[in-house]
Amino acid sequence: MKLGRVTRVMGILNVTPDSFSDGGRFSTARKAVARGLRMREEGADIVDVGGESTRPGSEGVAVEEELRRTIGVVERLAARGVVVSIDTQKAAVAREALAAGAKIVNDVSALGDPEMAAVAARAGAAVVLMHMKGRPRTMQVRPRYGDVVAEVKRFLRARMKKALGAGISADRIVVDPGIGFGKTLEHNLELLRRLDELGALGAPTLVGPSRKRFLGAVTGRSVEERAFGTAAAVAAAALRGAAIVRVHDVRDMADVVRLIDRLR
Ligand code: HH2
Repeated sequence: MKLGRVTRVMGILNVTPDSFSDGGRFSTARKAVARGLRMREEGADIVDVGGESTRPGSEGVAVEEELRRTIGVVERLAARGVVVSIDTQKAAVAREALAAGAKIVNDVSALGDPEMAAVAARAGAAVVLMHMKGRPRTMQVRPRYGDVVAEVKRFLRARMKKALGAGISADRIVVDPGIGFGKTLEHNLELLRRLDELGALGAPTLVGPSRKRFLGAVTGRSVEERAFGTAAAVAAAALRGAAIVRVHDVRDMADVVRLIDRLR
């Protein structure tokens, strides 16, 4: 998949089961696969499968549980020809997901797990390196920056170097400013406003504004009511050269990027 000329849509597929019984798990996985296939029909170029929430304040899940939630779903979607990314910070989960057919590792910790870079390199996978300040449990406690864009760029440049050093090829690296990950409203707005400056890193950019809190802060809307705010953020990101947008509402956001691509 050639990145950069048009904005690609990554659909968010969270697999976080509400039941611990096998029956519940099976129906959760089946529903997730159906949703993933539907997302592709609605215009998703990539389906991002995640088994661990990274919302502000969230705790991690154990590796076994994350594997149970995600691998079957990855396998079935990949078998149907869907381009799958695995949203994980754990090298063990990435390894299994890549073996099951995933092509991209979406790592919000940007190679925080010491094994992650080697796992991705060995599989020839693409990686998304995202900036986060702190950890999900505490990252929204008074985050501070001098120049947020400069700091994010510095961090991403260092992680790109780490990826390259581990043997991940340059054309398989995507960078992400990490909207909402250790950032105030003003930081998020500044990163979107100056997104084009990340182009200096020489890697395609992914942006994930979908339904996030900063949209609620601006519009006063609840999570379910943030589609138009998301659309505006997606349009702003696409206009400033985002190669990929990570979204929940695939059908509508695919329309947004189609129009912006024509304008560009
Ligand atoms: N945001 C979330 C998760 N993964 N990955 C990338 N690359 N960029 C992001 O901005 C990003 C991400 C937010 O995660 P979560 O709170 O679990 O919610 P959801 O997955 O529904 O967006």
